[in-house]
Amino acid sequence: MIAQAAWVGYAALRSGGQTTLAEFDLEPATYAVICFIIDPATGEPHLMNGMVTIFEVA
Ligand SMILES: [Cu+2]
Repeated sequence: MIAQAAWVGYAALRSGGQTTLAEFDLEPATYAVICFIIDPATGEPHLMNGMVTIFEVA
């Protein structure tokens, strides 16, 4: 199995308490949604605290 990754898109940052909706036209595949926002308390991106999810598009 060969692992490949390709950038698909992003959702712009908003102020705390606001919501951003993003729409993508995805081909069938496995995708990951990853948050790279840095937590100022730890200096680590949110993904290090589990803000990441994997999903399939059939
Ligand atoms: Cu986050």
